[in-house]
Amino acid sequence: MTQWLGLPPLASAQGGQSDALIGWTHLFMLVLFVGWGGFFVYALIRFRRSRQPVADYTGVKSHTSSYLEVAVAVVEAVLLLGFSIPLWAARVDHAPPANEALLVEVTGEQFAWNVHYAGPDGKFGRTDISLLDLQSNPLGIDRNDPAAKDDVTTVNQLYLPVNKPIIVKLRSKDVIHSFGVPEFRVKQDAVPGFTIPIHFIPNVTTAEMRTRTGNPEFQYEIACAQLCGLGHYRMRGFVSVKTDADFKNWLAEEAKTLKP
Ligand SMILES: [Cu+2]
Repeated sequence: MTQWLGLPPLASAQGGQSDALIGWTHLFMLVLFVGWGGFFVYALIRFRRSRQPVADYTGVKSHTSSYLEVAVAVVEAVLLLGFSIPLWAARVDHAPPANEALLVEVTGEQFAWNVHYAGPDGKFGRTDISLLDLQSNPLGIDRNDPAAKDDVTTVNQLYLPVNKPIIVKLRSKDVIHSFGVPEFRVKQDAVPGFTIPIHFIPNVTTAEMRTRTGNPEFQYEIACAQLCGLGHYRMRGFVSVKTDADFKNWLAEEAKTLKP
């Protein structure tokens, strides 16, 4: 059903649930649209002036329309309580165990995405606001901390391994940004003062998506989905989904290029 809605190709394990919900909502809304539209046309014809020259004081006596209204409200309540809220709760709460997941910190700023990996040792190094330098150290990483020595950072490039649970800890340095990757069906605001975790499992590599879409230049794009200032339009990052081996190689190579 969702291919008719023009959604971007799906590339995450959990996104199918969101698509199913979007599909059901559209289906119910289509039924409502046709139903109310049909009723409107019926009322125009049934109560036309030539047939109803004088207004009827009591009006409709049957209760059919009340029953219909109740039925519509019940369907909407089922959509909300039975589908939307449980799905939302699952997306927000059931985070994968940290030892099975890859943890990445993504910090939005006007107008870029800073990505921070713990590096091969799996430990995030200390950060300090006094070390922060927009050009050379946008996250204020303290390279004297042993855990920080192999920490890898990138700007606007998020590399992820395929089929592995990912936990992104989202932050913002200045205003509200929003981390949106349509193919993963992921969108979350980055709010200054908060660290907000989101989780998803990308399940299609960039290379595979290029073959599937027939577009050799296909890239997963991180769109900032909140109007965050004058440069909002250029606040875009890219996600490269790699095989697990390629990802590990990339991380090791990046860690090697760091100055000791
Ligand atoms: Cu932004």
